[in-house]
Amino acid sequence: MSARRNDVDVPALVEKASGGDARSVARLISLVEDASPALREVMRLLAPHSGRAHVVGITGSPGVGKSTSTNALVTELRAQGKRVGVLAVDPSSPFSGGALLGDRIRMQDHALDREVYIRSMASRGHLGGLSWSTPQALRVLDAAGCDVILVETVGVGQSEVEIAGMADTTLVLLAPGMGDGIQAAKAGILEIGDLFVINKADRDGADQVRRELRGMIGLTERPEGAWKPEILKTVAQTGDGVDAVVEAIDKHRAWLTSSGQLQVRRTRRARDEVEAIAMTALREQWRDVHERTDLDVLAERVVTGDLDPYAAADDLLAGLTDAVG
Ligand SMILES: Nc1nc2c(ncn2[C@@H]2O[C@H](COP(=O)(O)OP(=O)(O)OP(=O)(O)O)[C@@H](O)[C@H]2O)c(=O)[nH]1
Ligand SMILES: [Mg+2]
Repeated sequence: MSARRNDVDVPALVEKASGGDARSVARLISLVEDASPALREVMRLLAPHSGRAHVVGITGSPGVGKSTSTNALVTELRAQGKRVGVLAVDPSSPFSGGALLGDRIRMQDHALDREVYIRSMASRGHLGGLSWSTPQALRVLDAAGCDVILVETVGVGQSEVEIAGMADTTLVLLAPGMGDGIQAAKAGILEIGDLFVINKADRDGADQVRRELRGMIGLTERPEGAWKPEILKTVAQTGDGVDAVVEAIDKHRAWLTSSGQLQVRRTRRARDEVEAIAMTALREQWRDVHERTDLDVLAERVVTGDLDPYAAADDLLAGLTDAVG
């Protein structure tokens, strides 16, 4: 690991990545995925380059058409001359590849486009890993000059909702015939959706889904001046309606800026990110303390009455404070 760390010329890599060099962007995201010790320097150098890109989260049940929609959105955004980043995140899988392979293949339309950066990222089994690695990967794409970054998450569960929440604008995809209404309510997705896209509108039942969704959104209480989620229909396969989605994204972005919500959301995200990094560091220090302090010896002393449990805990924590201090 340390040999590899020494291999990386971080300033040169960051310089090239922020100039838009695709290979350097890919290298930096790999450093993020590997939780490389070089990340500290990478993030320090990237900091001044970040904050420009609009991050759009795309979530929805398996098979609803997230990848197809992402592909269609890239096409539309490219037609507008935008530089686009795509980050496919699989919170459930420790493997990059596998489930995401299909996504990569569907992205072939844009594989040779120099203005499109496509990456997938897996949790690699790190506990809470994606909660700090996703924003860091986003920062890399942002620094590379992406105007828009699409974050596609796989499946709808708590961690997917969390990752979708790292976006400025969150798109929730639904499709007819998937019992999505109930599912959406369960996964807490109604709260995070800024835009609801009913995909596969070429199939029967799209209007039924729209009605159900309207009802559910209408029931949600919203403070004065809050954004009212829009409902759109698409056929991602043909690109039908995707231009309207891009328009709605722009509209939402304008609202975020004028209402001050962009700042609010980004500050909240940064807070979560800092907390995730700090907690990861704490967990590591805790492990070190555990290795150094013999908890069994402390426990035995508690059993014999030589030590009370609070004093024993203080002993353990003293090691942690030393490490932090
Ligand atoms: N009829 C119809 N089929 C579509 C449409 N959009 C996508 N599909 C098909 O639906 C299937 C699933 O699409 P994906 O884009 O892979 O869906 P996904 O949400 O990314 O799926 P996972 O990544 O497995 O969660 C594919 O066979 C697509 O071709 C559409 O608008 N209409
Ligand atoms: Mg997919």
